[in-house]
Amino acid sequence: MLVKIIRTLVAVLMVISPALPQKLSLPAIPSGQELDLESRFELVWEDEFEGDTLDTTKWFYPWWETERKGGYWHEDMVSVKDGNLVITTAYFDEPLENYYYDTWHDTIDFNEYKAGWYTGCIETRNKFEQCYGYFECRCILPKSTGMWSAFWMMNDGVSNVDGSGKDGTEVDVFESMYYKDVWWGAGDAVISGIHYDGYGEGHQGDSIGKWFANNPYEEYNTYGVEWNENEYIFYINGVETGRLSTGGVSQNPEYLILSCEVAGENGVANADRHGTGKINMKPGDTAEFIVDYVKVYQYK
Ligand SMILES: [Ca+2]
Ligand SMILES: [Ca+2]
Repeated sequence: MLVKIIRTLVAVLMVISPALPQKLSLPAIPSGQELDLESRFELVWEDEFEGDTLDTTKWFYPWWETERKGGYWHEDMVSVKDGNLVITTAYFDEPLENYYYDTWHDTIDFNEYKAGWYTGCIETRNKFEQCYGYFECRCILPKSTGMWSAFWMMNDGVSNVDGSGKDGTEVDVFESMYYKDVWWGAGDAVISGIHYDGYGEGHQGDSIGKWFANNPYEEYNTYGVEWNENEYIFYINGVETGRLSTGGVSQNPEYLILSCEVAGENGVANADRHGTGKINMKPGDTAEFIVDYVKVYQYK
């Protein structure tokens, strides 16, 4: 009921002024142009996540990155079943095994796996990268506070500080971190944005703010970005949410990432991270980031 009231309020505010909800820190309802996929784009790459294993010709696990924020990334948390990729978040009293330690410990300074929350990530780096086009993910978001799931794109040039995003930009097609706000409706929103010039003092970025999806912790929604030489155009369910071109648009091929993170630091889930709230699951509870497909199109 409260959710409906909030949506109705936001819709009324948007009639008065389309930017008003976000000025009041409320999510907005997607209301821009509809994506004309068929006539303007052709499919060039996809994964429907069929079968029962991850297609490693398309994806890999970043196995050297063991500790991640308030949890750990481990390939056992990534599975393929019922036509979906599933990234599960769960607590383990006994640390999971580092399958790569024996081979690589002389080369890589691994953080040790400990008791804590485990989740995962996959990437297409060096397997599939593309410049410009339309990039879309269809998914259900993990249901817990203190968690952050995302579909995003990266290029090594992101770390190059030159006052521009043209050499490479982190493009966050969507990030989910508002589950704590579900009770009053605003938790059904995701955020989209860009980052460039590294993550230190030179860091720059921009965001289109928060946008509502449809019951995203229970139902599939599509989250996409159209990327051309002038701008990024973000979409939810094929309806435009916003556009960005701050710092100039990346002119380099970018790879795709699907990831889940737990708020906290040094592998300990004890912190609120940019408004995620603290994780509220107990050992034995799990949350699933369920991805039906990722599809990439190029302009015709
Ligand atoms: Ca599928
Ligand atoms: Ca740069």
